Amino acid sequence: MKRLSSRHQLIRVTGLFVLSIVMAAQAGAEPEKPAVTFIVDPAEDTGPLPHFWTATGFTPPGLMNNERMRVQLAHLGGVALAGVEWVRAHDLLTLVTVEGMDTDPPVYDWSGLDAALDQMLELGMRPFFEVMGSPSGFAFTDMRSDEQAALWRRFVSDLARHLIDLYGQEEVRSWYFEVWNEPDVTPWFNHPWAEDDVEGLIRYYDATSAGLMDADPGLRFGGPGTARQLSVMFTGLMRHLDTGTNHLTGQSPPRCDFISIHVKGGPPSWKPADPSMDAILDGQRELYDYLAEHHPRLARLPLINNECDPLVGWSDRHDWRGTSYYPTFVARLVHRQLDEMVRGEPEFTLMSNDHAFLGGWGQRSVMVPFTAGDGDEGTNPAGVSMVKKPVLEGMTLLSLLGDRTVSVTAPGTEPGPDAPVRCLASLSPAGDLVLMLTHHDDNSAATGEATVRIEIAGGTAAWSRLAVWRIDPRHTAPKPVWDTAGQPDVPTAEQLQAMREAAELRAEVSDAPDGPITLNLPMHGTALLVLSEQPTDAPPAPRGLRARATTGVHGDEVLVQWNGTADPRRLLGYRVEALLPDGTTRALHETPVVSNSLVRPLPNDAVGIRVRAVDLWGRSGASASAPIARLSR
Ligand code: 8U8
Repeated sequence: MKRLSSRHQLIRVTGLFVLSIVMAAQAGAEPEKPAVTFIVDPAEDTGPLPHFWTATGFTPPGLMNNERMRVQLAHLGGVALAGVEWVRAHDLLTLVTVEGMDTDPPVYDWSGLDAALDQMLELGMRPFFEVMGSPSGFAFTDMRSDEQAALWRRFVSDLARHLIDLYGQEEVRSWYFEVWNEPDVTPWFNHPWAEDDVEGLIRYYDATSAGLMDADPGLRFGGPGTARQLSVMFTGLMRHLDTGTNHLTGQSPPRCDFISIHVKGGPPSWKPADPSMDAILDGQRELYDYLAEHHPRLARLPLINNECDPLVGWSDRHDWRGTSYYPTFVARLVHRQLDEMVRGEPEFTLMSNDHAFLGGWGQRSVMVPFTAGDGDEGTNPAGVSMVKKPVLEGMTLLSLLGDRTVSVTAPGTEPGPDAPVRCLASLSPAGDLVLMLTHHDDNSAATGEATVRIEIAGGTAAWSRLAVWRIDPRHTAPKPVWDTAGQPDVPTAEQLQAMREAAELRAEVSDAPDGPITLNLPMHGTALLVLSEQPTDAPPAPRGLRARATTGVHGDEVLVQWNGTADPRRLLGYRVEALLPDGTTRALHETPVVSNSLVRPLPNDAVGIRVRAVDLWGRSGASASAPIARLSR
């Protein structure tokens, strides 16, 4: 991994990249800033931009009954344009209870699982369904025994039939079903697990596959979601899937619709390692090359890295997880995955950040909980107030990218994939130009600021507005507010409100400039620029508005969710107000929100909630209103 001091960083920038050096206006007042020029040509289409990063995960699934998790998931589901669609939660099947698993017929209670799935779907998200966890802890002790494999097959087919009855065939066929999470490091059931028990894994895979296909051959199934690079579990299962025969069905080669892998940017640790983006990309490439060499048929299947986190160890604390470093890492990784994997040889279709755990600033979560009470994972009578972290807003920025990329050049130089500053240019379905700039170095201590100049070939006459959203040390930065307040365990109501306002993306809006666009981009920073055209009408009313009271640190709060109907690239954001008994309204927040969710203190006298969008031309759209229910715990 390359690790450069900020001084070396500057030398690398100037050496490789720079067209001109912008001198500080007052000599000696500021250090020299590197300047980077990008030329974007919207007329030169460079291919599709599938949104392949729209996934997250967490464990354990019982957390879905927890109030703070419900708030966090509502915000993930609330990322604009279904920016987080897939939720991969381990051990889902522990939510099922069963009597008589080995009698005929077993009696199931699916209600716990149904409630979890209902919640995901209601939020507009879908399960990336690991067929993992033992219902009622039934002792599957050896999948190599034909009787046990048959019992598991029957259970899985009953499960799949139940899901199809409940959610419909079309919906369930759109899901991903996967074997046990990380079978190379996690024992499955009470099976006498050993690191090299490839045969056990193969039997388990075959029984799961058979059960799913009994219910519906159209279901999508794959694996193995292994943790260790080229572990024998991975290579052994690949051999089976390429040339083996399903032990239960006789199907040869066995059914497999995708290959899932886990490649992260470094091991668990407190220190000294920063994440290594190269480690993720090199590790993925190594696994792909292995498949291409040994199992070319499997190399043509969709390849999914469904845990591509910067570092292993969700609960370890790293400062950068609460800052702009994390979203910038994710944004740059998306850019590199696009260049190096999505457009490369493998059919790389999905990557997931496993970042929907519940945790503090330094842990792998997308919100921070503040609680006045016991702080445990159960119900919390004292209440909890959640604040968005920059990485959540980073998912929103990514969701605003278009669906086609267009040409970007940096004249005089070919910026490498890990150049400090890069630009990804795209066109939205409505024809708006969406540019994503990242200023990144894996070294979390790197600092610096670049002057970025963007020239649009053909000019900007097609658009009327320029909006810029930024996540960097000074923008979309709630943690400094908490730091300045003395890092209180229990922030005051004012401190909470200030953190929440600071956490929001905030559009900087201007007329589309005639000439080049220039902006400063600090390390570590992501900026999204949208050149857009004014729609004929003001934004339509949002749909599906729901408002639910929750218990916050300082009394009731309200969690508001809606489905956006306007193109969020053309919005300042949404305004959310409480409806009061006398017919007046009270704003719940200051900064319009780009996402489709908000949590804020609930005024005592509120009788309902009203939400409307405001566009970049200052027009308020039609509003939607809803009464306030209570979020069940
Ligand atoms: C490499 C590795 C070794 C090991 O013994 O256990 C692991 C467990 C290893 C890698 C990942 C792992 O668990 C996954 O990673 C976790 C994490 O905290 O990074 C979680 O994100 C995942 O849910 C878990 O599947």
